[in-house]
Amino acid sequence: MKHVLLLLAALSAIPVFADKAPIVDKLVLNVTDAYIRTMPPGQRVTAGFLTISNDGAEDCQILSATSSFSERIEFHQHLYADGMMQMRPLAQVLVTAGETVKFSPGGLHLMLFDVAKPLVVNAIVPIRLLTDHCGTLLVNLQIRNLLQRPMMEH
Ligand SMILES: [Cu+2]
Repeated sequence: MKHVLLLLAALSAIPVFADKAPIVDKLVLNVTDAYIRTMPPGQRVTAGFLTISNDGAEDCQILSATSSFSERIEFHQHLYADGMMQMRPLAQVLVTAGETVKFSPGGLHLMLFDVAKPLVVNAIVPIRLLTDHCGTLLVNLQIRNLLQRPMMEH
């Protein structure tokens, strides 16, 4: 009888271990150089940038981004099409296993809409990145001065 109880205890421990797995997965994605720009006067839209690397063995999809600083955050990609630079929204961003994806001016970027709070240089804007099976990342973006780079780069 004692053996049976031990076996049951061992079996019941398995789901608990499985529940903890996603927490471990969070460490798979690493974010560096995360920042957003201050906005020109009268505007409530700005862009965010970061570098994200996948140190795991499986691909990760970033499904969405949320923040208390912005009503809506989209993933945008700059494309050169029909002789013009255009922006295209992406439904999600793939970070392939072992690869690094850069959100940078003139390329992939986070687009923050309806930014309500004043953006103070050097302050921190926390953003949550939700992924398919690589956990939720809390990323702290540092606010940098818009004027440090030409506005054309967006
Ligand atoms: Cu954009």
